[in-house]
Amino acid sequence: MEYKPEAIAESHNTGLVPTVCQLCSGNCGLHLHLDGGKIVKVTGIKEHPVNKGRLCPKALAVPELVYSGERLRHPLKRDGSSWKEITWDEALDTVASRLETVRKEHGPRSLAVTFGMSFLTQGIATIDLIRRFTDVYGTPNVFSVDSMCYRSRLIGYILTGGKYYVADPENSRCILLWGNNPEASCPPVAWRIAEARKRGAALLVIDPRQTPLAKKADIHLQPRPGTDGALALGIIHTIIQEELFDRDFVSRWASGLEELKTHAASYSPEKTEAVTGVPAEKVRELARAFASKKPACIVQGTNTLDQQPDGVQNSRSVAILQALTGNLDIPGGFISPPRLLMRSLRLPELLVEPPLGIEKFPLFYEVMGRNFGECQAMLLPDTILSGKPYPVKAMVVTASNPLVTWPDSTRVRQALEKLDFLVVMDMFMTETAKLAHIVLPAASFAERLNIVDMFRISPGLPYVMLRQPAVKITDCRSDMDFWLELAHRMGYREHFPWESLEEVFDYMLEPAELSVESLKKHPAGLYYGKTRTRDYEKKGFHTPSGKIELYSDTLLGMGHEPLPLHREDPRQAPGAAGGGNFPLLLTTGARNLAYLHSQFHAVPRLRKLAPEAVAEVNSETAARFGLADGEECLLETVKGSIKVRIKAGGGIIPGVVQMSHGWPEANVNLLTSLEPADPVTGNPALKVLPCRLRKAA
Ligand SMILES: Nc1nc2c(c(=O)[nH]1)N[C@H]1C(S)=C(S)[C@@H](COP(=O)(O)OP(=O)(O)OC[C@H]3O[C@@H](n4cnc5c(=O)[nH]c(N)nc54)[C@H](O)[C@@H]3O)O[C@H]1N2
Ligand SMILES: Nc1nc2c(c(=O)[nH]1)N[C@H]1C(S)=C(S)[C@@H](COP(=O)(O)OP(=O)(O)OC[C@H]3O[C@@H](n4cnc5c(=O)[nH]c(N)nc54)[C@H](O)[C@@H]3O)O[C@H]1N2
Ligand code: SF4
Ligand SMILES: [Mo]
Repeated sequence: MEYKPEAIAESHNTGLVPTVCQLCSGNCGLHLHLDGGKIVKVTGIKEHPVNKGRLCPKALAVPELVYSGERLRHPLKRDGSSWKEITWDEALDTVASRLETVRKEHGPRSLAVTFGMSFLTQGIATIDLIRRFTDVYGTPNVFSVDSMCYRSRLIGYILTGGKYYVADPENSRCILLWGNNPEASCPPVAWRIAEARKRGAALLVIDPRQTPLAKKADIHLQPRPGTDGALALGIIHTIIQEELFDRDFVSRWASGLEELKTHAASYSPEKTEAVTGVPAEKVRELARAFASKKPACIVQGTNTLDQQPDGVQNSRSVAILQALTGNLDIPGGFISPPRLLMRSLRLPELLVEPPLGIEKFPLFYEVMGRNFGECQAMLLPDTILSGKPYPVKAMVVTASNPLVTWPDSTRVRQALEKLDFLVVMDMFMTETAKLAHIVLPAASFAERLNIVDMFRISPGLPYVMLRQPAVKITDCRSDMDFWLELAHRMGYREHFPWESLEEVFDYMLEPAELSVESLKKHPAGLYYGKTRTRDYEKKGFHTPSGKIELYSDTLLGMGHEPLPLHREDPRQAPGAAGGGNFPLLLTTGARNLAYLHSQFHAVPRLRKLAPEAVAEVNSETAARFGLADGEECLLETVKGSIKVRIKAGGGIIPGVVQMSHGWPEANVNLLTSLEPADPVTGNPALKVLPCRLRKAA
């Protein structure tokens, strides 16, 4: 759609600046309204295909966020127990010389670089530029939140269907929300579901909590957290036993049906009920409903099924269900939008040493020829603390707050405190930044140029748009500016010949026959391609067999289960409930619409929407522990204890506690563990932890 806004801000003083929101993974198109050089208002771009003019409350808070009095405005250097303001020149020279020293004294691998979810929403260009820097420096030790976010899903889908798929609820007749509450975590998906519902689509939900969407659903199953693997097998069992699968599609395009049949035969809904707590009849009902309407899609939580000991296998089950019902690679089922053909900035050939942990979790690093170029972050804190297998002495944290968002905050703190040199680039003095030697003030998304490709997260569109800078705040810089300038100061100009970010973007965009200038002519963005479906008819699936691999020889060959399996942890078995030291199950991290992880808690407009951290429990469970709604209690696991207010009622199943992460004053990650839980990828088990509740003294 051609878009001609009447009043694009000519001088960036007054008028509208089009940009892409970065306050969650939704990628909504925004107009920042400028008056006298200040952002005074935010509206949604009507012509933008992701949000079609709509917004969520976070975007309305952009002015408060950008002009917050709490913003870091200058680089800071630790001076004993206080901070000294320094210039960018001094900051860059200090970082360059300290990183050079670390490299000389301990080797290049002793530098770790980590980035957060905000970096992922900033897009490929930023991540690629950092990775080019680490390639030239010589460290393979790059980490991101993907270690605990959706990497296991990615790998599960690729192992099964050869590609990364996204659900297409917009065109679906049956939507299964599995551990996902998009009204909080991705409103653009919720808007699409609402529209599909109006057209008569069925809605099925699998969630231990009764979310508002679950309340309105046709079927709602409430499994015990962490038992999704068993539930999936019960559903697969029913679909196969009752011959509800798409026989033509499966016989032509899938391998391993016989093995799956035999395997699933022993997972009757009755057996499933014993593990998950979901009545057998409801398992059958959901299986029949899902298999009977086409197209159908499973919109799985972005990390819910990943943050379990069965991380990869859970997503294999999801992909298998799409395949069994003939819903893979069709509109309204799973689709695979193309990504923008951008030139990669990576120079991996310069790396001579293997990344940390590759021998433990090889598939986390590379699967079927796809190299992710990142290490499993759960291994980093112990490596820093033990110095084994080699010392990691310096770290740059950029757009992340690992002290609050990574599991086991106590251990993460110990590790960060042990570093010789820690640099944190952020917009605010976060808990992590407080531990740094150098803190760098980052520009917010409203202050910088970037390219955003929207293929990646559901709704998954082959659409690209510039994130345009609207304002400048004192000394704040874009992250890419920092890394480009640091590369120059370290003498890497040969590999970083660019003088400006525009030049970097133009270099990357060349294969797509685009440039910053040409993208400016499409201020609301443009489609760069079409999502093709039924691609397999021409080329087969991108797996070793060319078919969908219900049975995975790749997994078997690497010593893993070739078929999805649920591994019961004895501490979490139903028999354990009511007894033992930790009789309840804790699931963490259900999203709150007002916040993004540890962000925005200090924005008054947003804080009003969710004023404090709460532990959600069923009224019966609260009563069992002598606790009333609104009362303060101690929530405890083997790792520690935090004080938090109880929110009783609201339809969560008995025996379960849900608490969101990101609250420094009630940090649930003091209770979680870095221990890699999934045998394939090492993702942690943040959705399933034995816990208990006590009255606060
Ligand atoms: N507002 C906001 N939006 C965000 C984020 C944010 O912090 N705030 N974070 C972004 C990021 S990085 C991510 S990864 C995504 C996360 O997105 P999702 O992982 O999809 O998170 P939610 O949408 O909150 O859905 C999680 C649901 O799973 C349920 N659940 C908990 N444990 C289990 C379980 O064991 N099994 C099942 N079946 N369900 C369970 C919870 O009750 C909750 O309703 O959100 C993104 N969007
Ligand atoms: N217990 C538990 N823990 C979890 C999860 C869970 O479900 N349960 N979910 C996990 C998941 S899925 C994820 S993705 C992670 C997220 O983990 P993080 O990405 O570490 O989370 P944030 O709190 O959003 O931290 C981002 C930081 O970047 C800063 N920032 C924002 N924009 C920019 C920018 O453009 N440049 C720079 N330099 N800084 C910027 C923000 O101020 C903020 O401090 O949390 C994980 N932690
Ligand atoms: S849904 Fe996400 S991307 Fe859209 S306006 Fe809200 S925070 Fe921004
Ligand atoms: Mo995430």
